[in-house]
Amino acid sequence: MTTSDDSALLDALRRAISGDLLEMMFQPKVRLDDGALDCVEALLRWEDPEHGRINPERMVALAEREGLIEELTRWGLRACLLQWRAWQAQGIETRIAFNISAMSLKRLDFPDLVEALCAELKVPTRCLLIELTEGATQPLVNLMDTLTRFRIKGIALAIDDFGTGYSSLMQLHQLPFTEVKIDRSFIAGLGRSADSALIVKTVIDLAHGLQMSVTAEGIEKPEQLEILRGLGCDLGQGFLLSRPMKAAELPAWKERFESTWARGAGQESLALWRGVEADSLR
Ligand code: G
Ligand code: MN
Repeated sequence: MTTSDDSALLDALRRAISGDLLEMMFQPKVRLDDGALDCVEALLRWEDPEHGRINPERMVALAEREGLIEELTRWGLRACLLQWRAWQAQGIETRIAFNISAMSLKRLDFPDLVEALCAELKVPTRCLLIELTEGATQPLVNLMDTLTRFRIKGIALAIDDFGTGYSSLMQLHQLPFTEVKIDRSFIAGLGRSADSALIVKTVIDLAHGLQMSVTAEGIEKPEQLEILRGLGCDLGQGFLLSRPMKAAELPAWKERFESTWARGAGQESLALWRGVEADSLR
């Protein structure tokens, strides 16, 4: 249902897309073995002069309902690929992660469009990671063909917010994902609940068994980081490592982060994990 509130917002969104008033923020994912920057996730932000800051979920839901999602996705992807190139020119090696709702993947030719944009902007497809969250109306299993097309083109695919909503083990098994992102609700329990540690460990082991790499999202505390390192989690993301930032801030963050890590972040990971493991076996 469209309320009058929504229709004013919709006009504002149309203006924002055509006038380049949307902004991308970027949040790093780092390798937990050596602290190296692996990837930067693009997060869409929209601050409207009249309506203030709009929650991205609300914006995407509105765009999906009103047929603007393709335009929004194309705007965002182009912005990300251009940014990747700018970082590359500054000597920053990274991949870029872009969120796509299951809804915008209904078009079977969408992977072609993404590939064409990568070619036009000279970004190797292996530097792009697409993150997908399952929507209630569009189960990911229906998207097998589209997802396979991305993989054929060398584009990596992550299943986001794993463990919540409708995401299921079946999807890990049947769909061609290359990465799993464990939902932050499980990470929040690390160090507090033996159950959380057991669930996280199980997801990591399962994903590795299926040849997928694992990202923990929502890392906020050093002890969570230590436990994840002990569990062999591949990548980490969260406020502890970095908040989402403007593109221009990435080089300085990277330098600071790498020198902090080199000074010995996460030395006691195994000792800590042993404590948790002992707890979970009680
Ligand atoms: O599920 P996804 O990775 O797409 O979610 C991205 C959102 O999560 C962003 O809005 C970002 O600001 C938020 N976020 C990123 N890191 C953290 C964190 O450590 N804690 C919390 N609570 N939110 C985070
Ligand atoms: Mn995401």
